[in-house]
Amino acid sequence: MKVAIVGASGAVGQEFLRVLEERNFPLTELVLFGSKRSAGRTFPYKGEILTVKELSHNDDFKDIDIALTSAGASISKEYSDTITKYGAIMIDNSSAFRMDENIPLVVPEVNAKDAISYKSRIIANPNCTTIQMVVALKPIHDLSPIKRVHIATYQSASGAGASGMDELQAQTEQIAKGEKVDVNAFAHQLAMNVIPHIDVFMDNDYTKEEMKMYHETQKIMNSNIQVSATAVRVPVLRAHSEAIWLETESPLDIDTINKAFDQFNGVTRIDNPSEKKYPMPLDLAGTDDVYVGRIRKDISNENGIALWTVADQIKKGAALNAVQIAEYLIEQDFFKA
Ligand code: 2RA
Repeated sequence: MKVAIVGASGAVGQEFLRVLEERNFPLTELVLFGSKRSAGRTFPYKGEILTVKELSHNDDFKDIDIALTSAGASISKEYSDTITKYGAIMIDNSSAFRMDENIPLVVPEVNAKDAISYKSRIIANPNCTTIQMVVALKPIHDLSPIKRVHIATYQSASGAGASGMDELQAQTEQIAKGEKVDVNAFAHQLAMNVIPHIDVFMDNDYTKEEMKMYHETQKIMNSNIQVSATAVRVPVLRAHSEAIWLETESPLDIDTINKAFDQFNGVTRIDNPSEKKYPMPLDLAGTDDVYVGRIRKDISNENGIALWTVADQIKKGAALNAVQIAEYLIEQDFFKA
């Protein structure tokens, strides 16, 4: 199994390397690709030193079985044919193909079985906030279909990649030293602040980030589920948090929901508020699961449930989800087809 990483020097590209090694992914060779600027950089993998090759339109992907791509939507669109023309499966973390009706948008725990088919050599990885949300919604949706979701996200600086995390750390130090605060990666100072603005505003006054949760969730859940989101950047380095209010077709009791969470692969419940135990990003950066807590009946709606989730944006929100899709393809003997 020959695997390629496209965008190897980026935050998600680096996480691909860590996750592949951590999970002992069954690859025989790993090839790294990047921009002209990152070509020549070297990264360790399982005791070897791998060198980034410049991505170009040539036969480099001839023997590749799986390409994990996270280099931005324009690169994914430009290189998808070059990557897949010899048969490689492209698991793409960009937004390029997510809403293409011919391309599956996959969170393995939620819809791999129904969504993945032999028709497409491209599989799209959802936006990090969508992945985290649908993993938490799925166990409840299986008990009683979810009609409506309201969600407020608390998105860490890692969503803007390494530069976002570096800027938050720099701003925190600048404030501590009483120095002028540099503002580049975000619209405003992030340290000691929250910014209700991620990506561009659309005509309906929602941001593109918020509308991703609306559209992607309907495609993944294969339902007309209504989602209204407010996406907020918060001064946290890694791991996104989400406050979710949902309405199901019929009322559900909390014990039944907790049992469903506890039996669902990919969800871990941390929910003992009297002991001050609930998911927090500081505790959960670098972990695999979607963590749920503050689970309670919504006092404003007899069919409503309120809950809180935390997941690592770069891991489960991007790199791990893509690698889990690759693992699913191998389990399903996809490459023997
Ligand atoms: C963010 N979801 O958090 C976007 C991209 N990862 O900035």
